[in-house]
Amino acid sequence: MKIAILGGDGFVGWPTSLHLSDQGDEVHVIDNLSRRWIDAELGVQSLTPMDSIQERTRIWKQETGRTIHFHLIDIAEDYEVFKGWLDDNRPDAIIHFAEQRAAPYSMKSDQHKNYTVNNNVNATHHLLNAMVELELDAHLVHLGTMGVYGYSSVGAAIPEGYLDVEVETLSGEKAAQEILYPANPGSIYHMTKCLDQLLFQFYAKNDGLRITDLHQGIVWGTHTEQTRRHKQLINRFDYDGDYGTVLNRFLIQAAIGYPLTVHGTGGQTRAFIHIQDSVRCIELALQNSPQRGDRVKVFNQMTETHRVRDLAELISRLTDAKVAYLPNPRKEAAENDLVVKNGQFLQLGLDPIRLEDGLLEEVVDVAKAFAYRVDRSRVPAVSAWTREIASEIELDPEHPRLKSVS
Ligand code: NAD
Ligand code: USQ
Repeated sequence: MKIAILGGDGFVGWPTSLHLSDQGDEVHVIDNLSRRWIDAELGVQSLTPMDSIQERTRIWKQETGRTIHFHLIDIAEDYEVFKGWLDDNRPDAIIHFAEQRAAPYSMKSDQHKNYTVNNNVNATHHLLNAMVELELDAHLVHLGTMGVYGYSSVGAAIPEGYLDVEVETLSGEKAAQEILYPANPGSIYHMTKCLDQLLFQFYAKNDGLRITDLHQGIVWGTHTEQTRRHKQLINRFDYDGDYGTVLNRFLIQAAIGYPLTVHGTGGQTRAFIHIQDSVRCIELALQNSPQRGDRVKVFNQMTETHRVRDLAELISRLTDAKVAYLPNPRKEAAENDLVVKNGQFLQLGLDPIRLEDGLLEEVVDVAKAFAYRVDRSRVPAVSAWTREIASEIELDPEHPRLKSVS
């Protein structure tokens, strides 16, 4: 298959590109390298030393003889260039990772909110619009998020995208309906993923586009089978307060002797998936395309749920790290329960990697190996969800200021 991987230089996109290339697919990475520019803006770098995309693809070719093509295109800004590329290359499938994906970064300032909405919504809409205009019948696989469902307790399992409801008709009878699960975003970033969902619904209904939306949980880990093959194929690993996700952050904090930064009571329960399973799920989704005219296919791409403070305690037991309970910079429920249906991927053969499989220790080893690259001043999460939260954090005498934990 000829596959375009939009955002193929990123944390999930790079191992996916390697995995599919390894299987013999013709892989084209399209990326504007904005993630690398954001590192420069924030003054941070990946924990792991990451080569340029050109160097990465050169090493891959040297190791395997396979070519991964790279195209520097901003799909949100350069619509005509992107459309021209799609027209010239007409891929069989398109995997769409190319969005600004950090909730704290999206909440940093009004400029960051604008950037995230403009970038993400335009990226997705440009893609859909161009596919229709070019009559390109490619299977579009989008990386969405579990966060579209929201993180408050609902007392029921989260279905895979759609909810069966009963409505009372005008004649007073009950009628069954299936609706998209109500969107309940917790950040500007998550909101853009909710907007994406509506764009997908429209284009599948109106133009018959074949779309799969993967509602992914928090990805943890670093290595996949292919990134291990050469040290210069290593994946990126974010640990900073904006881009580092909770489990990977706790692992690096443990490795550098920094107290684990639990927000609030740590009562938030979240969905998780290992990076190796993430690339496997994408492969399974590609093999199971909807037909033209089908509704958008939604999978919950997660394998287990954990409460944040339980994760901190687990890592603390493994590594003797201290746990710091900090004022929460986010506006989120203090506690939530989360039960998620993920039967579709399990039925297709996914055999999940779990935290208890010993991989946590392995990631601690990665974190220890590169601990010398960590800038401790970039560890605190300082992006507050509202002005009120920002000033509460600054003024609260009971808590250390976020910046002063060390
Ligand atoms: P990432 O930031 O590492 O990668 C995204 C890539 O897209 C980057 O290389 C970036 O340069 C590129 N990009 C962004 N805007 C672009 C544009 N306008 N044109 C071209 N390229 C552009 O993010 P990631 O962690 O690899 O996540 C990939 C996708 O998966 C995202 O859409 C994210 O929302 C989703 N997701 C990630 C996680 C996670 O835990 N990392 C969890 C759930 C969902
Ligand atoms: N948290 C801490 N301490 C930290 C960092 C985070 O307690 O040092 C808490 C947060 O308050 C939150 C939870 O951990 O309750 C998760 O935060 P996160 O940064 O790991 O995850 P999130 O902001 O939700 O975003 C990440 C990815 C995003 C993806 C999402 C999947 O950055 O791209 O969409 O996970 S999900 O969470 O399922 O919506």
